Amino acid sequence: MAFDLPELPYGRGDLAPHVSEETLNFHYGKHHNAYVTNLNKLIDGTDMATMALEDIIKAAATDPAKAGLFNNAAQVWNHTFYWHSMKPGGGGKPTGKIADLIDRDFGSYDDFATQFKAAGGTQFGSGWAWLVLKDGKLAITKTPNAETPITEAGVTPLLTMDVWEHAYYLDYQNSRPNYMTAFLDQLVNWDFANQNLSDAG
Ligand code: MN3
Repeated sequence: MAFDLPELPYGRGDLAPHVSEETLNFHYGKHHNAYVTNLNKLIDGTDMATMALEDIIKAAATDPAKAGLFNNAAQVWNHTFYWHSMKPGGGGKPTGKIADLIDRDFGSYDDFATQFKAAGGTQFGSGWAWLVLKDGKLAITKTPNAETPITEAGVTPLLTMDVWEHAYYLDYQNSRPNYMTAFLDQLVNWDFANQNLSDAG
């Protein structure tokens, strides 16, 4: 049983002009697809071939000999989560339970936005900024390369923002800050965060 490249929850051109169709052709069509292809090659014929993606990631995370497998499996998961963290016509202030928790745990939406962009901006090189639920409270974290909060006990990811250069270079060149502003103001999918909160119980 091999993994398939998950379908995007919108068309490749639907996030434009904030994230262009050209970026999704590379980022989804080439990068994400390559992680799926590499993962399938690495698990083929092994006892991981029948495991769920999350279980592969957790098992590989603790085994230095499986670093390549971890990187590809985690990048498959992280990218699928990232595509759902955006939507056409998204962005701006949240509503619903996530809005209440942001005010409770960060003071205000503006304080949240400042801290979230700081996490993305200070992730040196490649990685991810995350909004997570940890011990019943919202928290902002960042991870390098393929690392993912799903390997941490008691942590539920709610949203993520890819800050690898391949996420923004075609649209924003070297300006990660302009990409992060567009992510929060034009793209972020608060419905997805509310759904993840609700699933966390
Ligand atoms: Mn990426």
